[in-house]
Amino acid sequence: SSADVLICGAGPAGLVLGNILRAEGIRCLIVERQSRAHVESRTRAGFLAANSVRILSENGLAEGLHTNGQHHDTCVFRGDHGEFELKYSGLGRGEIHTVYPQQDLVRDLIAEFLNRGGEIRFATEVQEIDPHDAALLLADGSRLTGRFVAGCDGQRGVSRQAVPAQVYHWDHGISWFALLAQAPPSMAAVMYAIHPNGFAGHMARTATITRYYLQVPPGFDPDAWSDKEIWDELHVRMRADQHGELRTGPFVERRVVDMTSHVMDPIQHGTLFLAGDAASLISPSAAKGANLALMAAEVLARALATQINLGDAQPLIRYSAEVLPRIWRAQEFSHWMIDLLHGPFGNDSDSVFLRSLQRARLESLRDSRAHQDFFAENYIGV
Ligand code: RFL
Repeated sequence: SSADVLICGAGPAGLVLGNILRAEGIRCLIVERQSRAHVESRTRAGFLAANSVRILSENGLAEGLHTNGQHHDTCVFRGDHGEFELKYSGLGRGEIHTVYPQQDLVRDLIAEFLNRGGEIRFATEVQEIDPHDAALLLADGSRLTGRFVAGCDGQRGVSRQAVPAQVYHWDHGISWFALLAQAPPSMAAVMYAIHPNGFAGHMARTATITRYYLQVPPGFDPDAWSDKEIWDELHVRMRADQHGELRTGPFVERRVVDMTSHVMDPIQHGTLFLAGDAASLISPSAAKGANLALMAAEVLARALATQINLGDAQPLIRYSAEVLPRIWRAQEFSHWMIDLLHGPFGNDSDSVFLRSLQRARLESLRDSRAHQDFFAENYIGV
């Protein structure tokens, strides 16, 4: 191949990386296992942090986001003590989220990458990566070589396997039933409900689609409950009798997401560099996955451009050291959120003790401006 950088995977990480490299005049080729239609309709994330919006804006990738994204700055915590609201535009660094569905962002990024002269091979699976020769071995037996490889193939990709690194893995032993309802949002805010039956969450997506989450036991069958049973449970956990009915509709997506995290260290080997979910998987409790993917893509793009265009290898050598502390900061906050939102169920002394700590933490968040500033800084920061 005639590419300097071979990118494995056309998710947010690979596409932002490719777009920045193209703007630097660097030849790159993206190889993506799925079809274009598939990746452009894959619903996942929606909450973009201020740093992500900055990365997209500074690199000419934010037109769709600025036209159709929704500003979002409030979350509500609901529990047996009633509810309280945190308007984070007035807390911490005063930053907000922009809600823009991930599949729309991916669609914009693909169009712009092609517009910048990039090449994407869809429906082409990478089977193995050779980190010494910067080579991709494809499922059809052919081999592509470049100068560098970016492993942006997500949590189930092959590039992680080519990096001899420590993998630090954490399983919270909790799962979320992730639902997309064809229904308008029930309120403007993100809502986190803490209930003896388990956590429930509400996140606005668009005027017609709303995301809901229900804590479920690991291994839960996403087809076990009817739509009505799901809405009934959401009403119970969100205490609709006290705070108002939810706006219902059919569920157009049901999936169970395990609250697990992993971090690799280092995230580079030879000519291969990992970014996004390939480098670290973060539990979705604080909506950080796509934001970390963009953060690493920007750092990697600058480092590759400095090497290729200026002959300076230092930023590439330091890539893991630059990115990993930011990944760990996000992991720490995500972990903190999980403890905030999920108490143990039992009535034994240990469970009651931990639930009492959880309640005290929520009360502190309700009452302490310092605690609220901490929350806001970390909730939106990467
Ligand atoms: P992606 O998006 O998974 O893209 C990887 C791409 O690589 C392709 N691929 C291969 N291609 C060629 N050969 C192979 N062998 C390949 N193996 C894989 C795949 O087809 C795919 O196209 O990874 P990337 O770019 O690192 O981006 C990561 C984000 O997608 C992910 O972190 C977020 O979606 C996580 N996430 C959220 N993040 C947020 O920041 N805010 C949110 O609100 C948020 N909500 C979510 C989420 C993830 C969820 N799920 C499904 C786990 C909600 C959910 C339900």
